[in-house]
Amino acid sequence: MSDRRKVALITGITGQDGSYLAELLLEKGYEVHGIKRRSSSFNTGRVDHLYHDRHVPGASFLLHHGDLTDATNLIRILSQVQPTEIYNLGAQSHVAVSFETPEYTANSDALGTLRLLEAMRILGLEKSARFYQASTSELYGKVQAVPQDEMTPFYPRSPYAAAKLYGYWIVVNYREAYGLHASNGVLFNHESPRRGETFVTRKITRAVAAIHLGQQDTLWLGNLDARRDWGHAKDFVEGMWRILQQDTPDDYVLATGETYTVRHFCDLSFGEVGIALDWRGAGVNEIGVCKKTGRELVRVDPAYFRPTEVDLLIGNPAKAKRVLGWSHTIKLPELAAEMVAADVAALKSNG
Ligand code: NDP
Ligand code: GDR
Repeated sequence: MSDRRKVALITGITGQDGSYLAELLLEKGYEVHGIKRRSSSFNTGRVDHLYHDRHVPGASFLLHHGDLTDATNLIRILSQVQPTEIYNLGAQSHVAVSFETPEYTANSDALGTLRLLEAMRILGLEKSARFYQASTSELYGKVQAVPQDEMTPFYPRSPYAAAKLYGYWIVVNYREAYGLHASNGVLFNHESPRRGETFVTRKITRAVAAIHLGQQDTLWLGNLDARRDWGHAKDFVEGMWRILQQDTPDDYVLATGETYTVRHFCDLSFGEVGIALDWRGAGVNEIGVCKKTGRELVRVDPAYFRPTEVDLLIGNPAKAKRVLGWSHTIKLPELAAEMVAADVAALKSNG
């Protein structure tokens, strides 16, 4: 890169990945800027530990109010920050919610990506800044082939995935049309103790903690048969950074290469607090029962089923391994253990 400054701009910095990526880039000596949305309540809990008063000399972590639906504001922030790397992690990222807010999801996830790319062109940042797009395994949707890799055809199954499909292709198009250093990371599911509370893994680990501490009786879930390739967010943000360090922009799958059902993640998580589950019944009548006490701990609520589901995701990260030297380091049992322990500790500290 001609510009040797290390200045990163992260959209979605208040989210799970944004917080881990900010930590990683600060460790690497970057000046890190993030875009946060205005909220009526505090929404910076995941990054508060990184924040220092901006009046302190040398402050290297700075937040700007903004929104992916507001082009003028994005242009102003890019103009002020003059980033050398832009990580577009901001999104309405919940698949089920995208069926309820499809237009907003398209505006932020699809058009938001376009707005950032156009801002780069308007400001003449094509040569000085690199662009990372948070693409997703949801693009594969209805299963066409497994394991899924960079050549597997896309078949989105939700308004979220359809919006991200536009994001993916507009990044490819701007790379080819204008020579932008713009890359897609097609990331399979990744989780952590900072995972949003309504995604299935965190919903499970929080419930396990609450049941263990006698604060909840039942965990209600949707499709227990869905299979996901789950990794740890810490590993995946390392992959994002590596993608932008390549001389040539390209698209990469980041995945663990292993897939498990939602039911299996329940087994792992309950196992962490000494509860072994016995699964009885089928479909909407399936129940996860504590083997020792007979208590019915997990039940199915069809309200959590999606109008169209992604049944099976399993990624092939061979290209990322070969080109980026990236592979995951944290396995699913370790991830579940960390999440359950964090949720038990959080509930205990809240009294
Ligand atoms: P989160 O839901 O935890 O974070 C999303 C972030 O985007 C939050 O900071 C949120 O702000 C922000 N945001 C939402 N809407 C807007 C908007 N209109 N303008 C600006 N910011 C907005 O997601 P993750 O950290 O898990 O994921 C990061 C990205 O990676 C997302 O784009 C997601 O779609 C994608 N992805 C995630 C995967 C995963 O398994 N985690 C896998 C593949 C892709 P606020 O805090 O105010 O809500
Ligand atoms: P996903 O994650 O849709 O894969 O998107 P989520 O954890 O929401 O669902 C995973 C699977 O679990 C099934 N499921 C439930 N899901 C939720 N949220 N709540 C439940 O009660 C429940 N019961 C069963 C779902 O049907 C699904 O099959 C995540 C997001 O981070 C996206 O932004 C990202 O692009 C993809 O991962 C890769």
